[in-house]
Amino acid sequence: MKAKKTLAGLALVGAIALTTAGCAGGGSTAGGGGDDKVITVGFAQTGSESGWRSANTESMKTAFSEANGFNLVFNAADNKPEAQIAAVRSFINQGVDAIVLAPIVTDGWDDVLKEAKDANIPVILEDRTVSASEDLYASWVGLDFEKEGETAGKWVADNFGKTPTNLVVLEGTTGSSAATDRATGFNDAIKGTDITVLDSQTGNFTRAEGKTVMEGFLQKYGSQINLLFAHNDDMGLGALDAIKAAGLKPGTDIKIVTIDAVKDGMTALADGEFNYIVECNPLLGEKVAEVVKKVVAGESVDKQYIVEDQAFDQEQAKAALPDRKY
Ligand code: GYE
Repeated sequence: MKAKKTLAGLALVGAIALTTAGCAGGGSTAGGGGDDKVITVGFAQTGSESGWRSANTESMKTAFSEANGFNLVFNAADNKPEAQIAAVRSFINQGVDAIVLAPIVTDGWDDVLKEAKDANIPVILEDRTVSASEDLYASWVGLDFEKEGETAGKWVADNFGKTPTNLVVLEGTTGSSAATDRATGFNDAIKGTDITVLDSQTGNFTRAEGKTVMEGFLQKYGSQINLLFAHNDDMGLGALDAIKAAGLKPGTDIKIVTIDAVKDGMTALADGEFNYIVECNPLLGEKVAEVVKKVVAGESVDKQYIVEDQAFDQEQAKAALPDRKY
């Protein structure tokens, strides 16, 4: 699914709605399906692969608190699609009121989403998307990954597109909408420039794999590499170690562009080791909780809510870092 529209000021909207909901939720389980019934939510998280993911999990746990009227059943699937499908199936068997799913990969959801629908349990997607039919879930709260990739690609094209430049790419988890859409946006933006993609491999959004794959790139191409695009900060941070170990200077000998803008990434950018970061906002919890409350109450919601992202160069990172919340 591709993002179709943007909702600005989302954090504020979500914050207001949550405060109101928090007041109404007294934690009582009194019958009648009124506002004060505790809502049991099963949340199937991808795993804990990155700083973005940690911030997202924390945001979700804060929003789905008891004080806000929720009973949260949390599962992190260690980035194993089969384990995540099993977690959703177990939420269905437990008879939760709603399921929130951050799908690791796009494909393979049709059967279990149909099972949830047959059991009358609404599913709300957060973060990534699925290829299953839209009528199998109530809503999606997420980011425009293709636009993130395009923003990164435009910066690369503007700064390096007119001289022969060799690029390597660390891709996110294969089959995830975050990786697929970022690649599409980026590749479209660098089309027709003087940039050559020497290599592109997955580092699964983790620091450890980012480092290993970058070591391989360096062994193979050495100082031919001018530029690295990493689909997230963590892989870029792992690559820093590999680049330094090879005797090269990150940010200077090899320019680095990443996505996420978590604190460690922003610190590397402010320190001159990264060159540009496109933000991906992980603080989706309040909006997701607001949507879940509405869906469970039978109120109508939009099919998708897209959170806006910005981008940072080194100077902008220095200015933004002191107030960065994650
Ligand atoms: O960029 C990465 C995480 O799906 C947007 O997943 C998310 C991505 C994020 O592991 O750091």
